[in-house]
Amino acid sequence: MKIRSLSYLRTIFLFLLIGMISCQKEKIYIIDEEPLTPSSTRIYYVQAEIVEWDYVPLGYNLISNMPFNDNENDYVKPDSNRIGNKYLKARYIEYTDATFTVQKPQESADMGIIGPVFRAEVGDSIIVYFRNKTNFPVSVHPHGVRYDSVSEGIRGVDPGSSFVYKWVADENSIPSYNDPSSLGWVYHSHVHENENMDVYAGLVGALVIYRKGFLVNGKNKNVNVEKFAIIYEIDEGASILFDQNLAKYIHVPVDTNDPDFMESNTKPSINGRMFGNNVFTGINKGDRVRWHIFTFGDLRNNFHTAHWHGNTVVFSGTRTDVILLGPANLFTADMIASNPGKWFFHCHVDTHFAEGMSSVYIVNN
Ligand SMILES: [Cu+2]
Repeated sequence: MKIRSLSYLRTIFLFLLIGMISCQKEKIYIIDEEPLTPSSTRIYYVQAEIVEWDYVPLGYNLISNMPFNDNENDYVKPDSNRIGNKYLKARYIEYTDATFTVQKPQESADMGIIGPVFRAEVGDSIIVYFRNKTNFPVSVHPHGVRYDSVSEGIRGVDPGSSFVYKWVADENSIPSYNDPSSLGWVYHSHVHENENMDVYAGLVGALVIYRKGFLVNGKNKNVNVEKFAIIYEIDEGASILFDQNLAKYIHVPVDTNDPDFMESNTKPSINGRMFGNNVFTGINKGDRVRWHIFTFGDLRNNFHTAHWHGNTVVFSGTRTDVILLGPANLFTADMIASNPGKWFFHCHVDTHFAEGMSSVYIVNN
């Protein structure tokens, strides 16, 4: 009897111990040290618009410093049966107010195709006044913030119509213990997303959630520069604007199933630019640079290894100079730009690099 009570006690003690350990473990994932009361409302005015986009505005290969060669021209040279370098694309454009008359300039030219950055501290509300000026239904679906089904952004806003999205950066948005003081997320149109038609058309953007007290004058108080890079192979053949592109740029009958024609409409790009035509600027020697990098798209062509020359980064507590990306991942990595120079930033997948998935970042001395 005595022995049995002892073994009962031991069992109860064991359960208690396991319970205590699992409670402690749970604590690791519940981060509650930051105030959760909404403190600010961050308001953005965004319109989806159709624009003519140039994948190579510089007109030459900045990586080789040469004119485009024959292989490169397969992707960027217009011809009677090739669309070439310019396509109609849909973009998120920021305006100063709900009249949508005065555009806000992009925060830097190197943002390329990326829509305006929505920034908020934990506890803030985000309101996006959105108008659709394209000719197909689109939406704004955010990652990383709290919303109800009305503001989830999976229902299309009809052409010519408006919608107000209301999101909150709540306790589930807080950068975790292993995260830096601000964390990047993506947003995108989610109406035709099963076939990637929206994101290939160009309706992609980034949002950043900052720990309380870290968003000062529109940027992270602990970093000098924030940079954003979307590294994705855009299949223009799968864009919702493809038929409109054919009508605008192709004036002879083409076989749209011809493998060479289909290949010419794939664009391995960084921020919507190819062959080094996106140049990241505004970085000085010694700057703390926070890179937010992401991709979108399909299984076959959109796993990338983003690689910086010249400087390394710290990502997820590890030092590296290559980060593997999958569709809709957004990874935040920190660089101390100690090595000045003009450096490549490119995808290390060989075919992607050869076909244009490269850019340049400059660290001023
Ligand atoms: Cu790649």
